[in-house]
Amino acid sequence: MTQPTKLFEPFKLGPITLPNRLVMAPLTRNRAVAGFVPSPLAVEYYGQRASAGLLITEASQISQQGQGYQDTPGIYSKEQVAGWRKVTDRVHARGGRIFIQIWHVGRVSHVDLQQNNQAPVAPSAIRAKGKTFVGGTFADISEPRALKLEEIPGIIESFKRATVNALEAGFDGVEIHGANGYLLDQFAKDGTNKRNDAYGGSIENRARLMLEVARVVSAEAGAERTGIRISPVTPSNDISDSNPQPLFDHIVDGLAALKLVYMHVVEGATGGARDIAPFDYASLRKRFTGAYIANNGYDFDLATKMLAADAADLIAFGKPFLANPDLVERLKRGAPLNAPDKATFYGGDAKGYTDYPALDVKMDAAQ
Ligand code: 8OZ
Repeated sequence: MTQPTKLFEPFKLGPITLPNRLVMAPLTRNRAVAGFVPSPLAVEYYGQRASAGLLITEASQISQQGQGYQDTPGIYSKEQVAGWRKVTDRVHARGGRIFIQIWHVGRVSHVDLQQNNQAPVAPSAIRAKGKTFVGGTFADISEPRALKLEEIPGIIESFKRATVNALEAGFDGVEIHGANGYLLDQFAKDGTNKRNDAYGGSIENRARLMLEVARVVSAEAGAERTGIRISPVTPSNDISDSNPQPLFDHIVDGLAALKLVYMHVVEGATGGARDIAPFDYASLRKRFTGAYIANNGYDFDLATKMLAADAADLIAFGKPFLANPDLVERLKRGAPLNAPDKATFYGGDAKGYTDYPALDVKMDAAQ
């Protein structure tokens, strides 16, 4: 070990004990096979990373309507559940623990991915400036339509069914994707939500869908197996809010009342600057009784500092886990890390997916 750190201490997350404080962040890889079923390679990929304290899967859509990119896996069909079961079996056989991230993209989609080429759905009919990847190429995100009030129970029901499916697939828990400018974040933030019904206007109304989903999912899985990811100030997918601090203080008060087992907080711009906008993350931590998973641009030193300051319980690593199946062991030893290859992040085959080398543990142990 290079310096004293809490990173390798165990942590009790609800009913499960994590052997260390490293979480593999959800990472979109666009390699699902026919029917948006996780590929056999995903079994190997997640299995290789089972030494993480906790694995969180790539975002997985709860319905066809909830899909926004080519070849992302779903968690709404029998075939998808069977595919995920192979993943959870492998991770458990390797001694690991795994949550699935459940996802509705809302407006961040394309008509080609939607049933009968319909418009994607959103709180309000405001198109996101940006591209999505569909049909092998980047295309402008489509113009969405506003969800009718009477459609909202159906969205909540899809999150509930996805949770039932996740449990059947053998996951240890569920992470609700409330971040990065997707449906729940679109409802919460006033740049995208211009509704004037019970789901728009005030902070309470805009937070309502995220909190209702959290309530229904946690009723199904148990609060001790339900986490949520939020990103208060990220500009991802053209999202914005005029006053995120009171909004997220309110959201976290609601999550605390539901006793969710963790909140997973993207600090700053997802995959970018941590200091893009002022925000008091400690205010969220103070309000919440469950675990705080910190994410965004962490390395060993910053993770060690955050844990020492008790500003977080767990640290999520994205790209370092993508490129280093044995990240835990490498950080323990202060060993060099493989560099992630951007060209193979999204789509493709085993290259850049299951072929990142691990250290030769046996050889080193014999020395
Ligand atoms: C990268 C590419 C596509 C989707 C997110 C699910 O940002 C994603 C995502 C990331 O949360």
